[in-house]
This record gives sequence, C-alpha cells and structure tokens, in this order.
Amino acid sequence: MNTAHGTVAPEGVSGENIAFYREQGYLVAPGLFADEEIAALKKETVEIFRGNRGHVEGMLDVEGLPDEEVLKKYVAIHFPNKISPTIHAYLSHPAVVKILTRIVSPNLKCMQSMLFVKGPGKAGQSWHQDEYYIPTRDRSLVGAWIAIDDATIGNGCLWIIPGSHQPGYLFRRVASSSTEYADVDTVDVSGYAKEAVIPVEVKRGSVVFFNGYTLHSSLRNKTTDNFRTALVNHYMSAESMLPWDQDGKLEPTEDLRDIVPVAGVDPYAWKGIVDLNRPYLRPEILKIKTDL
Ligand SMILES: O=C(O)CCC(=O)C(=O)O
Repeated sequence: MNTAHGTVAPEGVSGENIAFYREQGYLVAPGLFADEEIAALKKETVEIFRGNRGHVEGMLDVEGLPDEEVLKKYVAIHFPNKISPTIHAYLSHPAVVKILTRIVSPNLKCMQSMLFVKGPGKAGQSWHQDEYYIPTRDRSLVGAWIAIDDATIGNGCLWIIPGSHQPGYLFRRVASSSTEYADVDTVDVSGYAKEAVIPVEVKRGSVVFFNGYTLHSSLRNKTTDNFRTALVNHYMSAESMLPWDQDGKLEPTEDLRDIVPVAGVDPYAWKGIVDLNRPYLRPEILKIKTDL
C-alpha cells in the first residue's frame, strides 16, 4: 500500500484515501484547520484550564500565574465540549465532518471530546484501542486527533500500528510498569516487528483519523519547554447504538443518547438527547478498567 495514499490532499478525500483507511486503519489530513482556528483553540485551552468556562472538580487556584504555568498543572480534560461553546462548535468542523462522512458513514454522531495539554515531562498513553473504552462494536468508531501544536517524537506524538484494526477484536491488556505511560496497563505489542510501529508526526492544524480498533499510544513529552496540545473528538456511525456506561459512572444502557449529531440523519432521533456526561480532569495515573 502506497503510504502517500494515507495523506488527504487539499482537494479532499480520494478513493485511494478511503482504501488506505480501510486497510491501514488511519489517515492524516495536513492543514485541515486554518491558523486562526488553531489560535482560537489554543486560547480556548487556556480559558478552560483557568476555570473561565466553569469550575471542574480538581481545578486549582491559578490566579496570577502565566498561561504556561497554568497548563503545566494539567494533563487533559474529558468532555470540554460540555463547558466550552468553542470546542462544541468544532465537533462539527466542516472539513473534519466531510472526511468522516467519506470514511465512516454519511450519518454521524460524536460522543466524546478530550483536550490534551501534555506539557514538558508529562507521561503518554499506553497501547490501546479506543473501542475498549467506548463500546460501539460496529467498527465505525473513529478518533479525529487535531494537532493544536506541532506533534513530534520529542514532545510525545501519536504512535500507531497500521493495520492492527483488521482482526476487529479487543486485544488483551496486561500490566505495564513503563515510565513512558500514565497507564498501569497496556496491550502487549512486542509481537509486532519494530518497523510495524510508526510515529505520526504532524504540524499543528493537521488531523489524524484513526479507527477505534487501531492500536495507538504516545510517549512521554521529553522536552523541557514544549507543549503537545491536541483535541481528540470521537465519532461513530449514527446507525449504531452506543452501549456506553462510562465504566460504571452512568446507568447501564443499550444506547447512550448523550451524543451530538454532526451529519446526515439520526435514525434514533425519536429517543431524544440527554446531558449526562460531565467534564472531568484526567488524572496523572490512569487506572481505568484495570482487571489484571
Ligand atoms: O494524544 C495522546 O497522547 C493519546 C490520545 C489517545 O490515545 C486517544 O485519543 O485515544
């Protein structure tokens, strides 16, 4: 497979791009966000972590601190779209939605956003499949990873294993003591050849799309002065239901309707929409669903 087919040209998604996404489980769209949009997201990130979009449990008193010192205190916030109209608006960013409708479904819904700041020295995420955490089970789950800063190997860009989505099952998770990661568990990827594991270095404004079954991770930010800010929004086909109880935080459900329809028709619109997820700060050490 020609890796150039993994890059979306300014004219839009090609048939080769769609074939690449199906086969390799990811796609990169450079420069999808304009400089002004990225600047707006960067500014909004500061406002959110200063508490200016509403207090989120665990937020600290940062009065008087410079922006960078504020951001260094945090790793990420989940569901920033619940408090930030700017982030909420970007869930439906036309260029992102246009690509998603080609690679996923003309009918789309978004169920989560995450805003990573990942300042100097902060740990990365161990190997995982998003489908493990967000059960859609129809293989339509996709992350749209928006680079708000340049993402490099040094500051902890994404790493992925192309094609790892193909078996379409959830890999076993095992204990991890790696100091690279915030997580205490990981998928063991030692069976993959070294060349099968690739860094996805992108410039700010680029978007990396990856399938919910694609194995991905990120390493610790090794720089002393560099943030690796990224907004990740997750989408799925609107035709499928979402049996997501947020790891027991919500009542068991066959179809969580805390979603944002972003394209086409929502066949379940008659169920209405609920507002159940609350934004929360990501802890420095992650013990979600550890059953080892
Ligand atoms: O950005 C990162 O460091 C990790 C992102 C990630 O794992 C995800 O979006 O699922």
